[in-house]
Amino acid sequence: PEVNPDEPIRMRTYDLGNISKPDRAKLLRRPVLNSDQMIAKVKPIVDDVRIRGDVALRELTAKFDKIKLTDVVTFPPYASETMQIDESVRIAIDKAYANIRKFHEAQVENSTLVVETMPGVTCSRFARPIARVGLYVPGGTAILPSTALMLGIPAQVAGCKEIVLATPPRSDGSISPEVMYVAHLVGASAILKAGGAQAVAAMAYGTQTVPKVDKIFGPGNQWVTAAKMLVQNDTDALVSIDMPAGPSEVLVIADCTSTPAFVVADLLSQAEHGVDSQVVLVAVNLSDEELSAIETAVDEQAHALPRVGIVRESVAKSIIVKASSPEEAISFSNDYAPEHLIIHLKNASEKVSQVDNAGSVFVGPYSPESCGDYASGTNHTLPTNGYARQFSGVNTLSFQKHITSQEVTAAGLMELGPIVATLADCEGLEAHANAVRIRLRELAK
Ligand code: HSO
Ligand code: ZN
Repeated sequence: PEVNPDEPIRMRTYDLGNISKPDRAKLLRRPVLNSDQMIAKVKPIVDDVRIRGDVALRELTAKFDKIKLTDVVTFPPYASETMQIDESVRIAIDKAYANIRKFHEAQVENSTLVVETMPGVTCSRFARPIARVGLYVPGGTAILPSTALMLGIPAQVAGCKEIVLATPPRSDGSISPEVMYVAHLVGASAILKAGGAQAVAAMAYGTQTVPKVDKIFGPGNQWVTAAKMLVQNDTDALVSIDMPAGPSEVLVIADCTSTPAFVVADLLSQAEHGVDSQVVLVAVNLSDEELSAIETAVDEQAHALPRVGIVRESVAKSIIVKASSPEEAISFSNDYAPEHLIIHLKNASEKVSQVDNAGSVFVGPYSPESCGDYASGTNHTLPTNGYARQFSGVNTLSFQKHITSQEVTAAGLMELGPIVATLADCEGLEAHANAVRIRLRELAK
């Protein structure tokens, strides 16, 4: 449809003080994603790659990415001509790499947890890397070397042996040099030049040239998300995924101490991601004048952006919610469970203890989401769609799994054995009881 470029870019406003329960519940919902329909669409693609491997992968890449590739996979060492980047960008990537690495290295779990639950009964737990991981770096409207950093660094510090980085090729068949440079930094063991459901399928099942992985990470469009859900449910693929992904979101809480231009810039930084991004402003006791200053700034800043077309659509789906106290605002945010929460409140850092559900929190006027998106150290692969209620964002532990272990001494078994045998009898599982009693008899001799 024709859009008038002078048309104001505005959000809709609601007031928590006079809203019905069902209407409040509606505000918490995200635009619907039809996952069943998407799964039906990606199934033939996934099956094709599973059955025909590289041949299907090349055909699908020719169809969707409009490029005929001879080799879909590149292995190290990566040629230095493929990573020619601006010096300023290289320095920025290196600094981001150092910060993200520092934060994620601190999360590596390499000590064993040991607990003696009863005398002679020692239980322990230790972590091991997931051996083979697949990292999906989206292509599309923006190149995302930052996503390659956010997925590659935790994989690297966790000690994953095989790191496959998949990303759609550009129209000349190459991968952006910035992404190539990051692949080199994080020690990617293979680069799969494919995107969409076909890339996910190739990593889930492996092909003649694509190594099969054990877990697939990363954001993506509806095709990628549906393919991840599909392969995760296939016991033949034996693969897991990081989390269910959806369009990116931010919720900003602001009071009269906030700077309207900062608040608006934060909202728009998320709105520019895609037409289905959702941004929410919870305004705490702002006067009509303060609110209209924000609305004017949304319109002005949005019109000045190169991605104004995308922002116009995402802002149209976004909302301003009026709250009468910081507590009411945070409680709304906890119910919404945003991917990103930005707190522009007086004494912002004191409010963090009240946050129960959020992917990542940005505290005070000088902590824009952009810092976490790129370079402060935290990860930007975060739960969307309200999944922050039960999911953590990607972190180093996402690339490790735990093994438990136990060692029971003879004295320990004399104490524990009768308890186990009684429970086994109670469940009617005699072989279980026998495994204990056979030893207890031996020990009684
Ligand atoms: N905000 C995005 C991450 C990103 N931003 C990548 C810029 N580049 C998803 O949370
Ligand atoms: Zn972002």
